[in-house]
Amino acid sequence: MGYKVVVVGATGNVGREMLNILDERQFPIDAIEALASRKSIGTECSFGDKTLKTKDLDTFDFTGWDIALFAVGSEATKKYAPIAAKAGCVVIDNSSLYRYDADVPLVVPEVNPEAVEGYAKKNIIANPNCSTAQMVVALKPLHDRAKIKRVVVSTYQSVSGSGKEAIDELWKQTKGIYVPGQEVAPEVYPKQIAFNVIPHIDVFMDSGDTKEEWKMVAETKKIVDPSIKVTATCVRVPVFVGHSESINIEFEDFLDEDEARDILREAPGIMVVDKREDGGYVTPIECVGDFATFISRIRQDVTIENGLNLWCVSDNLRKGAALNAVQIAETLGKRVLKKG
Ligand code: 11C
Repeated sequence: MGYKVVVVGATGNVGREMLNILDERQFPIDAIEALASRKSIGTECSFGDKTLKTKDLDTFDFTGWDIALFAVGSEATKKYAPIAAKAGCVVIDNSSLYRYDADVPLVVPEVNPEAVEGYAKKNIIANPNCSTAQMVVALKPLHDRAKIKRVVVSTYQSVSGSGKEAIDELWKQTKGIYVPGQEVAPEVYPKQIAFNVIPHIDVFMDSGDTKEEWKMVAETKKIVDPSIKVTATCVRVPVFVGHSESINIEFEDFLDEDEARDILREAPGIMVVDKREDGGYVTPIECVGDFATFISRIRQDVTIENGLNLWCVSDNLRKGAALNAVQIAETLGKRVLKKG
């Protein structure tokens, strides 16, 4: 026997990836529905060799369904996630709405799989922000060995993190630069993204950090260890898919770069590609469609006592969103629901 699964927001970038990944990983499914907002009802979505027609989220009855993977914004999540949860369907939510709620586990299965067991207070499990997910997969095994004191991270985030309109904006602006008279003004982003970088993701907070930067701090503490200090600078770059991060880590104990490389090679969800030669590292374009988080450029930071630098790249629509959500469903299945 398998699960009855609903994908909410099935026509978006992340919803479509959720359907692909459920199929690729052969998640045990007895029944599946793709839901969307009223304007997208009837849109066709691929699920393996089948085609699903989206149904209306507004009128859907979640009673009798086991798991709902939500990939809609916080507004729609606020309205519909409690309805699904109350009907007995466990919600795995990709929005930021519940991430910082003490009664909702925030889970990256390679890091804190046991946390899924706390799902029952609200019948909701939260999926982290994409830039946090890939970083904590890399931090956790190193933290277990040498205890991380502080992390300084700078991100290079692709436009797919902002949705379909942002992908279109980068594409049209890039083409427009070569055709006089067809320049495309910024709409999704406050400044031109083609051939540029923008040090601003999500809204500004009173501290001067952006919300994206704050999320990396708060989520790392909740998922890995509240004692870890994190400071982040999040930057949008003209890349379609794949977030990259330059991560500087200060440890309590000394950790040699070779040992760090060996630890990461053995760690779940990680592929180390780290040759000190031309091309001996991973770039975002190479990680698209992959499940792994790729680590390169592992090296000692000799400016502090116990320091290490590394480069971390992953498909933000997969490990950063849809894959992690499906992995949470798998973990919930194995540890709690036990069907399939
Ligand atoms: C970005 N990380 O790249 C964001 C997208 O809190 O789930 C995901 C935002 C979130 O723009």
